[in-house]
Amino acid sequence: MTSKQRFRLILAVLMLGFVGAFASGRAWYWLLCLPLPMTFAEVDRNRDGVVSFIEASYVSSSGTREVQQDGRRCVEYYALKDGLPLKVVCPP
Ligand SMILES: [Ca+2]
Repeated sequence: MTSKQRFRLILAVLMLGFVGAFASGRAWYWLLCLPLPMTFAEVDRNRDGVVSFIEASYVSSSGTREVQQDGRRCVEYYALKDGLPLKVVCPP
């Protein structure tokens, strides 16, 4: 295999990965939600197995507030758009 063929193969694999990442919704999850303590399944709000841009944007536009849960001080992540809770993270 020549270096030119190797370059084309690598480029094709990268492009396939790029398209696959957007098709599966992984790209929106990685780009917008990775800093948050949310799993892919938690960001996939309609549970169709794909994180859309709208879902990732909804979750990534979030704020935090302190809440009490079982006598512990926890952090609740909530959507800035409507104030609905997204996830509660408590210390172990
Ligand atoms: Ca979805």
